[in-house]
Amino acid sequence: MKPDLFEAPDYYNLDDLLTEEHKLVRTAARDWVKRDVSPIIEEAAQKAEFPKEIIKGLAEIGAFGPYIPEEYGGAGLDQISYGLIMQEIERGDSGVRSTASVQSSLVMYPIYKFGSETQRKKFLPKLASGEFMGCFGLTEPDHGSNPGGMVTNFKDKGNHYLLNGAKMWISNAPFADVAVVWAKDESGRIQGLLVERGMEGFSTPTTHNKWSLRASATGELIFDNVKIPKENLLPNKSGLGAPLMCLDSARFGIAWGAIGAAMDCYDTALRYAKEREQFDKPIGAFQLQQKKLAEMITEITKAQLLAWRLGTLRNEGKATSSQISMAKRNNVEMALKIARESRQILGGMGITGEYSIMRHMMNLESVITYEGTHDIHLLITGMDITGLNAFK
Ligand code: TGC
Ligand code: FAD
Repeated sequence: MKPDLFEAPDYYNLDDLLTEEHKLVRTAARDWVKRDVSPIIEEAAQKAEFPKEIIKGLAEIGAFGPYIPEEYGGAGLDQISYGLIMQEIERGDSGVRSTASVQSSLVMYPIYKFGSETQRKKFLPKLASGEFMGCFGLTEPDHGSNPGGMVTNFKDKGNHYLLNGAKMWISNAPFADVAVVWAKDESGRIQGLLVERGMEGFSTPTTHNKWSLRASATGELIFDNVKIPKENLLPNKSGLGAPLMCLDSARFGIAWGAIGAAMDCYDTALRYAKEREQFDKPIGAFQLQQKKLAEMITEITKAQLLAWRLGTLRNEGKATSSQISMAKRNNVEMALKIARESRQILGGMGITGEYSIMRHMMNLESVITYEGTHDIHLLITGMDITGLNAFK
């Protein structure tokens, strides 16, 4: 793969809106991605292997629980810092950002928000340091966009719960030490359970043959009469609203992360267009290529503004789920379109692993589907503005 020469575009001087802390956090993440991710990520993706050696670095840049308080091992940062870290990591690879998103928003967040003090102390510091890795089981084979229909369930057996069912498409599952699993109790109410590796009847088979997020490990969670100690139930919230709150946090991170993938594609295409000559001129001198590049920087700038404003709203505790849906949907589609246009600017070279663009493009096909599909987020906006539910 080519050396990582990435330079981040900032067409509207958005750095002026960031604090010194934001910039420091971003620089640390950016430098780490250049040093430790870019040199190894293409090979990991080609081999379809999660590069476990980066776990320590992810923890060191604060990517595991950026906004979880320091007393639990988190970085104690604000939401914009969280977004910037996700942006920089996804600039390297969406699969690596997935690992960080899941660990932070889908595992540490529910334990912090809905867990007991004992659960927080037992799991959060180890998750923050990367000693423990986690995963989040909501999706089932027959219930993806409609998680409320889940059939995974547990029964109260007196001194423990008995868990049965299956989850699929679970990021980090193959190596996770702990799974935050959403299942129905005997009254049909959705609850969160902490399922630990080694519990009898619990297995995590790997999902193979993905053409997308190849550097992220995906798997199933199978529960065959798993005995769950009662202290592993998340006590402080039940109902579908609990996992949806986690998704709000992860979708916010994706809205930022997708900008990173888009910036990387744009930066690569811009450099290539200035260097590659055809008909005795750099291809960047042709109007058709300039149109592509000009539209890309316009869309990136709009996405950056959306993410920044959403970050300020989240810092104030005012961002609605629908606002988060709009940003996730817009920014991921923006990144996918930019990946496709950038790929064309590189001609045949664009399909090779010499450049990151094709990998970003394939990754973004998952990003536009997980954490709520493109259609689902549109319906969330539709319901918000009309008051009418078009899901059911
Ligand atoms: P609905 O009836 O609308 O809501 C059920 C209950 O939840 C409440 N609620 C929320 N609470 C907190 N935060 C939110 N964002 C909430 N949204 C809704 C709601 O008030 C209600 O509460 P109550 O007390 O009345 O019961 O639910 P619905 O069944 O109609 O579904 C709505 C819908 C379709 C929007 C939702 O289910 C949805 O978002 N579906 C998409 C599923 C999804 O995003 N799955 C993601 C799986 S995880 C993943 O993909 C990880 S990828 C990780 C990576 O690698 O990065
Ligand atoms: P379906 O829900 O079957 O949807 C199929 C199509 O129908 C989509 O186009 C959808 O938009 C459309 N559709 C569905 N309902 C409606 C409707 N009401 N109106 C109009 N159109 C509709 N899940 C987890 O729980 N944890 C994870 O860690 C996780 N990681 C993932 C990693 C990867 C690589 C992938 C691909 C998925 C992951 N997921 C995870 C699952 C992901 O969240 C689901 O794939 C996603 O929510 C969509 O569910 P589905 O694939 O079952 O599609």
